[in-house]
Amino acid sequence: MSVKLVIGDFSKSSWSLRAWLVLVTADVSFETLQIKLEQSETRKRILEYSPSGKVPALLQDGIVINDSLAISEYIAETYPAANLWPQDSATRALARAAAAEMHSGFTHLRTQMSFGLNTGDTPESLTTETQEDIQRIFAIWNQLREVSGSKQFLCGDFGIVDAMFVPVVFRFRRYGVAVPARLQGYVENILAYAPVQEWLKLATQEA
Ligand SMILES: N[C@@H](CCC(=O)N[C@@H](CS)C(=O)NCC(=O)O)C(=O)O
Repeated sequence: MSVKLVIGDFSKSSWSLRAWLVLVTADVSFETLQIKLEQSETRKRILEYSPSGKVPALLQDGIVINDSLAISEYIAETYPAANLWPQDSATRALARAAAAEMHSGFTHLRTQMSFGLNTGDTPESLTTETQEDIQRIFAIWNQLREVSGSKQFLCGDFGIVDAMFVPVVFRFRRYGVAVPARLQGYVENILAYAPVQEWLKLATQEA
């Protein structure tokens, strides 16, 4: 069974990062196919693999799964031993809601605090809407850690919900967002997680 993950630049593609983290966490054996974003040929090249014109896309046995969340769900189903969602159904429902909220929302944060790992631009000052997004993210993290009782990641071991928020942790670090004391351990655990370190290394090499 050959598995390929089509991704964008390590330094630019936060959605690729999420899917890549899920595959690496589940110990999937896969090849990475990288397409540089923001080039004249980018759209044409992505469309050779992904009909949505977006990365990431997972190619396996003749099927294409585009979208980071759909890829994550597929990997969770295919590799149940990886425990990518919490075991407890109520905690799992909350983790899914948080992942979905990240996947479909926080547009102010995503627009004002761009992901670019190798660029130095910083916003003048955060808008009220971006600050509200940040507070909402802190509330989600606190709630999940309280409900799950986890001192490690949001719901115990690193899972899909954590992968969804890794780019946010990078943004907080890059833009100097003060993280409440009770969540600092979470941010440190994310930044110390070996696959996260590996992605950061690849992004630095890309520069
Ligand atoms: N909802 C999609 C969003 C994917 C997305 O927006 N990907 C960006 C890169 S991070 C992309 O492919 N952009 C195409 C381009 O820049 O031409 C997902 O979760 O995978």
